[in-house]
Amino acid sequence: MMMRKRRGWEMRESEATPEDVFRDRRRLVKGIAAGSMLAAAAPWLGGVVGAGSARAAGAPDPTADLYPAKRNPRYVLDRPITDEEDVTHYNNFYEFGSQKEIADAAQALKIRPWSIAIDGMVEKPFTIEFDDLVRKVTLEERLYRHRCVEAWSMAVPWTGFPMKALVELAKPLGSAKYVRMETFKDPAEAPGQKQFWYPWPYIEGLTIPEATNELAFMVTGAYGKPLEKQNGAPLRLVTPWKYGFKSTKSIVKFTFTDKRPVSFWETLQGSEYGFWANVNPDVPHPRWSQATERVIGTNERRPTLIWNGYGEFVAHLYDGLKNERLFA
Ligand SMILES: Nc1nc2c(c(=O)[nH]1)N[C@H]1C(S)=C(S)[C@@H](COP(=O)(O)O)O[C@H]1N2
Ligand SMILES: [Mo]
Repeated sequence: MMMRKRRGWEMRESEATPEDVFRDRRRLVKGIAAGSMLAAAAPWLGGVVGAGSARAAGAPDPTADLYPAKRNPRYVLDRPITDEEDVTHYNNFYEFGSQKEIADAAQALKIRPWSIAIDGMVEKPFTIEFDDLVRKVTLEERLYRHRCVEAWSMAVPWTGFPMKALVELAKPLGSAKYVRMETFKDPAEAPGQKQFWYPWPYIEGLTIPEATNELAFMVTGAYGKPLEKQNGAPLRLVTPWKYGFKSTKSIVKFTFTDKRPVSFWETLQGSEYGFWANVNPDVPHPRWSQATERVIGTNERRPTLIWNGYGEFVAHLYDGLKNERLFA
């Protein structure tokens, strides 16, 4: 029987690669690369050394003029913003591998053209190009905490627009209760999708009240620029009161439905990852505590906050759901 290999989420935090080891390894790899390039380059080619990011090598982003967007001051942090280098190089994006260092592999993702389908229980299903969608809404910057179910966290300046605006464009029928999100599927670009034991494509879902809550954010950028591929370009969800796995990356379809969507992780490991996935320090993961989190960049241990600190915005959504398994 096929053995499952390297299932990152199934590791205890203590078994996961510690951030300092990760950083040192990355620094080392970079140093080697720069050193060998310098050694190999003829002096008259010196200008090509360190030619810049993968994006600099590609076509200019057609939405670049929309950045940086104005910051919405309503969402405040209780900790410093995480370094951009960490947010763009310590990722979960299983389509490109189950380890954290998928940034280079993710550059294979073609993000133009990018069509997004809106279907299911809506007045009229339609498809919209990402570049058209992004100009129908108003982009803003928000500082949000991000808490992964693996017990690490970051603080990120995302750019995007309220998911409520997308729901309004979709015009769901009154009978729709949920929105199901689907990531692209293309094993030729995303080698992780050749791992047949995962239930591709990546699926997640929200109730309509969750999707239209002011915090639910459709993200198109970060750090004042269009989103990097490894962070889920061109369009991903961010729901900061939920564990990070809810934040579906590189979305190609929104389906409105009256059936609760079954997510990628729920299909794979339903005993450990449920629908609601709300952050709660008092409900441990079956294999580790959720009481504290490791802050990426500093390695500081902080107590985890109920609803990841966003209770004033979202706690009311769950009144009367006492019998539900609200937490992952
Ligand atoms: N399509 C897709 N979306 C995904 C994931 C994934 O593997 N595939 N991982 C999730 C998890 S577990 C987390 S913590 C966040 C990580 O987002 P980041 O890499 O931008 O920090 O993306 C979420 N969205
Ligand atoms: Mo996560």
